[in-house]
Amino acid sequence: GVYSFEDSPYIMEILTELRDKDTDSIKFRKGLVKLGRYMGYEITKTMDVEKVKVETPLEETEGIIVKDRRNVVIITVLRAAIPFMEGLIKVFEHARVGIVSAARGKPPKFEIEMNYIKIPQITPEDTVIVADPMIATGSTLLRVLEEVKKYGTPKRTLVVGVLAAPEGITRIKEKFPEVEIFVAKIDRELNDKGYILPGLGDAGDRAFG
Ligand code: U5P
Repeated sequence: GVYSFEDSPYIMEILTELRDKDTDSIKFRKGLVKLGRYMGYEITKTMDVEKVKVETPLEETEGIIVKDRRNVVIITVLRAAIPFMEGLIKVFEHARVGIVSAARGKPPKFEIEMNYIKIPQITPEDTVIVADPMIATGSTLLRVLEEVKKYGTPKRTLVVGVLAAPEGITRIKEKFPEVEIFVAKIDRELNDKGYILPGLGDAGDRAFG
């Protein structure tokens, strides 16, 4: 499935701030952290829960735990995903974290160079969340997903981003039909330089200068 959060006013307000060319890097980073937190919260609604008994100071009652929240591996794609991951971790505080670098080459091939890869072992109980704010051509994520596969087979693999272009989503779905994609919004198209339109520009540059 492909899910967007266009019906969530607060998420859309944060996105609006991120798009604004006058938003500076301090606000941009804070916006990414917030989006990570609130999108993470939305994602917990798709997770398995378990009924538990809980004792209040007065009596015993029924409660739940979100079981899957405890078995999360976040894969952070440098560098724009750093503040985004920080937000996700506020919801998935048990998460193990993998870090990968992926630099996109020049058009038209956009070949991906991965110079740094550090990924923890993935188990069948895990939900893997690949965090990359911008899903443009999808080349970065295809390379990253190929790599992540080598570390084990999880219960679910989610790609979580801020914006996606339809082209990128189609390419990921073709190669990895089992992967679920969560983005704040699906934008219109890519320009010939591989930027998402209307987009928000280069997320790494906007966050880190
Ligand atoms: N990217 C942006 N803004 C865009 C398009 C791409 O920042 O409008 C960057 C992101 O940092 C992302 C990568 O990691 O390019 C994704 O490109 P792609 O491999 O999906 O084309």
